[in-house]
Amino acid sequence: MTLDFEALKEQNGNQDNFQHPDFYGIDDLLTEEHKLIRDSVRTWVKKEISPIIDECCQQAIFPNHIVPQLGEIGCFGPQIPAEYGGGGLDYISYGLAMQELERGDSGIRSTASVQGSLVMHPINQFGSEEQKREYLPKLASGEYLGSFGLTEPNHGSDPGSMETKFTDDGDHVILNGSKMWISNSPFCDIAVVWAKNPEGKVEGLIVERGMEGFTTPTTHKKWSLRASSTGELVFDNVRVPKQNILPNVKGLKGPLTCLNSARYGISWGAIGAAMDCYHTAVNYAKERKQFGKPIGAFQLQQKKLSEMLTEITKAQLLAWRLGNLMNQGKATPVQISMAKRNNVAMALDVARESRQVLGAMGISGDYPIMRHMANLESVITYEGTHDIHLLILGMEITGENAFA
Ligand code: TGC
Ligand code: FAD
Repeated sequence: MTLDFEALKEQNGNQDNFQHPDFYGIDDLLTEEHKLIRDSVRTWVKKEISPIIDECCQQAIFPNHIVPQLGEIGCFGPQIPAEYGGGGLDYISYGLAMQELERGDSGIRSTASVQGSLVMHPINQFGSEEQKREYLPKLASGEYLGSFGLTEPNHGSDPGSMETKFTDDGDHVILNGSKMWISNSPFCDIAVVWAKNPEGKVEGLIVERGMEGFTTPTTHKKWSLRASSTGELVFDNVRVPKQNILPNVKGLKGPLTCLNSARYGISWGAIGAAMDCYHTAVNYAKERKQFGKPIGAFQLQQKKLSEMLTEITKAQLLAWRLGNLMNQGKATPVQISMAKRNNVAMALDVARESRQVLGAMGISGDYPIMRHMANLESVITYEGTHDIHLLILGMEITGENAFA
């Protein structure tokens, strides 16, 4: 099934009048460059995503024509050095770009998060000079789309128990196993895959579409992230050249380091989804009349809106401070866990409350709320579940490991 994207843009264009809430003047903490990046991504989302996104989700279609556009507007690897095609920007810029993309839809942010943080970041951080020059510019421009394979059918929260492994075969390795729930997989040109070497140590390999024995079946029947394409990565005796192994990392810290960057991006992205729900609920509460007055005049609705704005503002401050710590190289993985966990749960609460403000209209695709809510059910699970991030915090506080 395909969609006529141009017709949808013609039909639904110019309807998105989103403005972000800024109750504590956080804009004053941003540079002119930050605001420029945020505004340019927002303009792109209003023109290219808002008019088509409901239909993409209704039909479960990934709008893959936007991949080169995301490259053009600098959303693939804004934090990757410019010499390899990245944006060479700071972490606040990266966060703001993710916020704006997820304001459009979590699935669109997901596409960019995976590409920038989970595919470009490991190649940049752990790859050889040849790997960086070969892959990063193509990923930055959107010529290539990447995926990241960590989760397996039997191992999600506990990736250290992964079964995917490779054996030695001269100047190649032979890769066997499978990864599940992989964003971008059905469309990916390359996959950064984490697998155990013959000594049982985790290593990263760049697997390319077209390698014999490598397939990427699509995952169907999702009720969440329906505009993002999710699938498996299946390896049946795939011969991968040794030059495709990331040479500069061994062990689980490799993939977990990539997750730090992606989880940080999600802590901003979730604010975007929450702001879109809040903006929609405020407008609706001012316009919708019951019992002869706008529903926004009733205290119960004011309570909902006031609490939403308070929680969004707290999340904005958390993300902004974390971004500065990231820029200084001081952010810890536990601080990132706190922000990812808090901000996604906040966004899900805001989506649920906003949905109620709209009554029956809250479930309609004419408004973005139900779509954001369903998307956020994935966001609260991927990149470490809400529980796992709590246990990471609990271990930091008590020194006791409650995982196992
Ligand atoms: P543990 O023994 O604690 O750690 C193993 C090694 O890793 C190091 N480490 C980290 N390094 C960098 N950053 C972090 N955040 C790190 N966390 C741990 C650790 O120091 C150790 O290093 P070393 O040198 O001593 O070997 O590992 P564990 O097996 O006990 O598990 C820890 C746990 C549960 C926290 C971790 O495995 C975890 O985070 N689980 C959640 C799994 C997860 O987040 N999966 C995400 C898959 S990707 C995805 O969801 C993409 S969605 C993308 C999208 O569409 O947007
Ligand atoms: P499980 O680990 O089986 O957990 C099930 C439940 O048990 C959860 O509530 C969890 O919190 C709880 N639990 C687990 N361990 C403990 C414990 N020790 N103590 C208390 N409670 C515990 N993965 C990738 O590698 N790449 C991707 O691109 C990717 N994209 C995704 C896209 C989507 C749409 C989704 C939904 C997932 C994606 N994932 C991806 C997978 C995601 O990272 C995993 O779903 C997630 O890590 C959780 O693993 P699981 O689903 O196997 O749940």
